[in-house]
Formats: sequence, structure tokens, C-alpha cells
Amino acid sequence: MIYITTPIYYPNDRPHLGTAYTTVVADAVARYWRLKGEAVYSLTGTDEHGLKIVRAAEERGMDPQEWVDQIVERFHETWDLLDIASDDFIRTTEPRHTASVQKLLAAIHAAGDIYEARYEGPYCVSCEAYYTDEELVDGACPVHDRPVEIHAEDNYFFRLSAYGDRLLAHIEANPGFVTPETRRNEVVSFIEHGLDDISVSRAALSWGVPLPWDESHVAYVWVDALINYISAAGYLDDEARFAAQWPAWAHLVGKDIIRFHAVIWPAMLMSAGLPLPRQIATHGFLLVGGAKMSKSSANQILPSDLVPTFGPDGYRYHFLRDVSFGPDGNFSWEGMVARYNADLANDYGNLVNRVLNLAERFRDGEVPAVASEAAAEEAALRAAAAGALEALAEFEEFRTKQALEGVWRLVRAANAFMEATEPWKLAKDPATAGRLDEVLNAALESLRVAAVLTWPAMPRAAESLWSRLGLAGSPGDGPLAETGVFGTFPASRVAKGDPLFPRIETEA
Ligand code: ME8
Repeated sequence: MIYITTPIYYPNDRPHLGTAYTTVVADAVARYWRLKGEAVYSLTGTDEHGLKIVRAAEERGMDPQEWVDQIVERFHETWDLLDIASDDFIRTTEPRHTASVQKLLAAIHAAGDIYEARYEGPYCVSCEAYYTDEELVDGACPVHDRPVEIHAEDNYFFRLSAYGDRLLAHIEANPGFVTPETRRNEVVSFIEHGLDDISVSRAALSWGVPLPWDESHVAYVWVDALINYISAAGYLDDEARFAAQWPAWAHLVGKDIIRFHAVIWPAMLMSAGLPLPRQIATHGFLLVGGAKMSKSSANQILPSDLVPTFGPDGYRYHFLRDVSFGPDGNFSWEGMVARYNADLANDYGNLVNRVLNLAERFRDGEVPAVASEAAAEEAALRAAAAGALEALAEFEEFRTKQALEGVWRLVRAANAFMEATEPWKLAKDPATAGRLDEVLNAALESLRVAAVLTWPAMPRAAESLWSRLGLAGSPGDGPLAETGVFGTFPASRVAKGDPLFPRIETEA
């Protein structure tokens, strides 16, 4: 089972392009695996406890539950807008999660890894994390560049310090545990520096999950949040499901939350005797004009600002094609328009339009199922299609850009095929009617394969193309090893329809 997760986001505000980035990548990769015929479980959700949420609610004069119930709807709307097909959406205020938090913490407590002590130190509410004085930059949070607060409490602590060696051994034995390599190195040097125990409870807060052994404390919001990944996998009361689903194939996370996922979370699992996730796949930040886009700053752009212009597919394609998973990436409107017009309106959209137009014009939309085994033009097309199919596997390494570049080799080859075979000339001479059938068939077949291969990135456009091709079911039905192979286009009735990706005029 391919169990793939996004972070669960804080519902302190609506999701923006940065939050959506992780979710879009996770959705495309999950769809890729579904297309291959794998059993997939994709999870996203919201991280609803903690001080940050309490404060966001207070600012609006609401109670936390009322506030999160309202914001969670904005998350659902955004994911619907972007055609995110998650199998599950977990909220940390749900009983299936709170009971699971208590179960895991009880296991860690029973393992002897919890003790009580007083803690005092600088706390960043935006991060929901304590810092040491050395980590602060001019007295401010190193991530948010905002003032920290001094918190002092009697807390329960988790013996994270006891897990350094085991964590290092795990990372060494599993080089793919934290990716990319630069992030793995960062985690390794952080652990080698020596781990401090962490506080796992809050006495001063009531908005959280009560500790099973002391109900006057609630679980620290990060400890609570990380457990979502097993709550959604049946940890609480579904042994068979948990065995099938856990450990996760990959947790996708931004670089800001890598320590929680690559240090604290695996140590908690080790303490409770549970297996570790296969991979923590880390990506960089989306920047706008060089600054990180975040919910707490003014440079937010929301998916709903872009989808009316680019459509869900243009949106997804841009972030998957232009942002490498790993380093930081810059967002610009101009870059997005240029990519859309070049790849979608010109290369792909025009190809679709042209081929379907010719099939309607010369064959009333019904092209016979005949293919040439011998023609050199078709051989080039078949080779490009095979290369594109192979490149799609780049999704397994989150190399979304390379996967789509591969698919575009087929799109370009199909355009070149049209130029080379000139079906509009073949149509003029009755003696070449047979060759015209073959050429149109091969052109339609390349559209069929392109619909299959673009489905993980652009499901809506792929499905629309599929129905224009008169095919039954969905290009996502798979299995890829069969449907992604270039063969003979089946006899069907095709129809051109409206342009798939109308050009965006930059003056507008
Ligand atoms: O950290 N560029 O939630 P969060 C790219 N609740 N990705 C970005 C981004 C940007 N500018 N801004 C945010 C939390 N992200 C915790 C997680 S998980 C158990 C708990 C993405 O709402 C990125 O994946 O602050 C980052 O890790 C996540 O949103 C943080 O979302």
C-alpha cells in the first residue's frame, strides 16, 4: 500500500500557494500510483489544537472550535478547486485522533520515556516551538523573524536525548529516509550536536488532548499533530488496517518542519515500538519576490486568485512543471502565463485541436483502427511515447518536473509527426486515403497516450480529452503498463469540442 501524507495544516487562515504546493504534489504522486494500479491511501488534514489557533480564534472573538470549523471549510473548498482527490482528511479534533494520541502517549509513558520537569525558555507561537537562546536571531524567531515569548511551565518531557544514536543508525542504514541529501545532512548534524529532551505537554492550555496519565495537561500541539499519520491508518482500533497501511510510504513536508518529522516523530515511534515511515520527502519554500509566502505575512496569494485564469489544470501543471521538489522556487505571474501559453495553449492544446479537427473534417470523427508497423514517422512517435511512459516513473522520486518534461517529448513528437506526415495533403488524393487513416490513427493514439500520462498532473483536462476521443471510463483507470503503451487507436467517434487550454492574452 502506498500511504502518502501531506502535513496537516494549521487552520489559522485560508490555504495559500505554499500550502497548496505540498498538497498538489502529493495528489499528483498519489494519482500516479493509482494509475499504475497500486493500492493508495492519500491523507491531508488540519492541525487544530495549540496556542496559535486559540489566539487566531480570540482575535475574532470566537471559540477555537467554532473558528476551526469555519476555516476547515476553506480548506475543503480549496482542495476541491484544485481537484485534490485525497482518500482522507483528518482533523486533530476528531475522536479517532484524540484517542489515538492518548494511546500512543500512554505507550511512550509505559516505555519509561516520560518524566516531569520545569521548563522555561523562548517560545515562538507561529512555530509552536521552544527555541534555545543561541538559536534566536537578534532575540527573534529564526523562522518568522518575530518576537518570541518566554514561557515557563511544569511539563512532561520526552527523553528524545536517548534516541540520538538509534536515529543516526537508522538514517545511515536507510539513506533514502530523509530526502534530498542536503536535508539529510542537516538532520544528521543536528542529531550529532546532541538532542535535548522535549516538553510534550502544556499545563497552561486547555485546547488540546488531555494526557492519559494526567488530565490537567494537554499534549504539546506538535506531538499531537504528528500522531495524525497513524490515527488515519487505524492505529487506535483496526489492527489489520494498520498492518496494511503503516509504515507510510512517504511524508511530504516543507523544509521548515523537517526536525519534527525526521527527529521527533521517529523517536516517538521507536519509543512506542512502531515502525518508521519509509521516507520524509522535503521540499523548499515558494517565494514571492524573494520572500517566503506565509499565512502570517502580507504576500499571500491564494489558489482562488489564479484558478479563474489558469483553470485547475493550468495551476497544477505550472507548480509541478516549474518548481523543483527540494530547493526554493520563485512564483511569478509572468512565469506562470509564459509556461501556460507555451506548453498548454501551444504545444498540447493546439495538438489536440488540430488532430481532432482533422479527424472530424476528413473522417467525420470516425477513424478506422488501422496502424502502420513500417512507417518511420510512426516509429519515431512510438519511441517518444515509450520514453514518456518511462519518464513518468520520475513521480516516484517526486521529480515532477522531469516526469512532465518526459511527457512533453511525446507532445512535441506528435506535433512533429503532423508536420512530417501532412495529413491535410494526404486528404487531397484518393490514392493516399489508406495512409491518411493510418496517420490519423497514430495521431489520435498519441492523444490517447498523452491523456493517460498527463492524468496525474492534469486530471480534468485528461478526462475531457478522453471523452472527446470517445473512449469509455477514465484515463486514470489504468493500469499504466497497458494503457500507457502506444498501440492502435480503437475505433470510436471523436469530437473536437472547445479549446482545451485557451491562450491567455498577456495584455489582459
Ligand atoms: O507547520 N512554500 O502547518 P502549516 C512551500 N501544522 N510550502 C509551504 C509554504 C511556502 N511558502 N508555506 C507553507 C504546520 N508551506 C503544522 C504541520 S504536520 C504533523 C503539522 C507548506 O499550516 C509546507 O509543506 O504552517 C509546510 O511544511 C507546511 O505548509 C506548513 O503548514
